[in-house]
Amino acid sequence: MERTFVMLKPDAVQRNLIGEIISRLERKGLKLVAAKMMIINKEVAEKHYGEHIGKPFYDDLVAFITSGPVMAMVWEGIDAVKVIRKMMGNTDPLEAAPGTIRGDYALFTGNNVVHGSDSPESARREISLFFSEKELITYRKDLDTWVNG
Ligand code: D4T
Repeated sequence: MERTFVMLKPDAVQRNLIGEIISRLERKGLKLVAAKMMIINKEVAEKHYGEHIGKPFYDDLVAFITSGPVMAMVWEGIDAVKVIRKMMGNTDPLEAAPGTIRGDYALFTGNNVVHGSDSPESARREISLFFSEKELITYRKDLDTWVNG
């Protein structure tokens, strides 16, 4: 089973969208294996967004992600990385299809509500940046057979 890292960004927390987004992921059949509210410091933000250093939006990106509480989570399921990227929609909310999280709840790229790992490798790196091994809960749900075949 694949795991991926999801972060509800400061705009999602401020706009009371935590429950809505978690509900969507739960209803899809994904399993929540770790979650915590946190305020990210600059050092962690710079590690998380390291691939964007030097880009014109980088300073705004770090300022935004450290501007208030975020909800960091790990979700598990078949092809969890790809499934959640699809459910999030395009990075630019204008290009994100209606029915996706960004398509439904965001208006511009700077504040696009949610982050999800873009590959299994990124997922492993991001999960270990935000969570210790002990914080990742392995458990069974009776629904698993219905959801995962
Ligand atoms: P994240 O990483 O937040 O899940 O977004 P994506 O994976 O969908 O997109 P990304 O890595 O290309 O961008 C990271 C982050 O930077 C912001 N951003 C991006 C921005 O403010 N202006 C831009 O032009 C781009 C490309 C939004 C997401």
